Amino acid sequence: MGLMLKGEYLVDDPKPDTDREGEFRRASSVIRHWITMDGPFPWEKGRYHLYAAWNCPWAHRALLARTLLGFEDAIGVSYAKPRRSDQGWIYDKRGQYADRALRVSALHEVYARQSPAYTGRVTVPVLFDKTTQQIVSNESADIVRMLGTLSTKMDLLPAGLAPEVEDWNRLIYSTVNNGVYKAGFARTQDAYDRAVTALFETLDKIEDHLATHDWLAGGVFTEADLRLFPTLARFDVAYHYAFKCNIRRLTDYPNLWRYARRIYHMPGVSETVKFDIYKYGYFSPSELRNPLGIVPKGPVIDWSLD
Ligand SMILES: N[C@@H](CCC(=O)N[C@@H](CS)C(=O)NCC(=O)O)C(=O)O
Repeated sequence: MGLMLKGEYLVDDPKPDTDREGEFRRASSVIRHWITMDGPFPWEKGRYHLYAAWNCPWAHRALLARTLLGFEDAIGVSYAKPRRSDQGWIYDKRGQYADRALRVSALHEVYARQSPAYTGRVTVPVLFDKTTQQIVSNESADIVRMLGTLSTKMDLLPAGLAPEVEDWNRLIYSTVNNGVYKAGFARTQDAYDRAVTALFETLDKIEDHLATHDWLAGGVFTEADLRLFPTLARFDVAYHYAFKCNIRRLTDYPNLWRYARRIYHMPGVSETVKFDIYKYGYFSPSELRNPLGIVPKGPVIDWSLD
């Protein structure tokens, strides 16, 4: 599920997503153009469209950047249905999961427009150029950085902080953002043990850091905080149980939990968070993890606390 070979969507994806040690390997994004002021993808209000899914944490990065950097009126969004089908990410004809930009019924149709010979995974987020009918980027890290360069509202990468932000980004990507997937998709006990140990080592380290700092880098909200938040928002409702990331909960870490709520209460952020959809998506039927697709009722978590 989710792979295109020379423009053809493969319902049976032949590519294993784990290596020989049973560790999950995320494929690299392959479409990595850039919006600039002077083209080939010039900045224009209303020209670009974001393909997202509420439950995807990588799409969540792009949604956060769109909101916090002030692009809600300039960049439209289509939200895929939270449970993928054998066609991958799909859309309804109308309603909240309709694609009003291109009216496609599956995301692979957007990739096919980009290039009839596209080979690679069909993932969200996608930043699409309606004028050239090309995908600008399917890499969330680039989309966040790119929108940052175009925004006058907030600076997610203040001068002088880039090395510190990059250090956090690297650690958090491999042990936390992707770390929860390494735990949840591990095919061996060793691979799972390694992933969970590294994940909680990093969370413990961040908990210590937040005892004396408000934010990860330089005393201001940066890209590193933006990139950590989607994993924290999904942690207790999804990863703790569905991916067996259960040494501690987010709510067991006083500093991290306070920090996560501080981000949640930033203007516009709570509108990008959908706890019920996270549960529905992460507890999709899966032969390996949840054969019957039953969604748990709990946990009950109060994010409204300041
Ligand atoms: N490197 C990508 C990863 C995106 C990604 O893996 N998205 C997942 C959803 S959370 C997806 O669409 N997976 C579909 C697939 O791999 O078939 C990014 O950060 O933008």
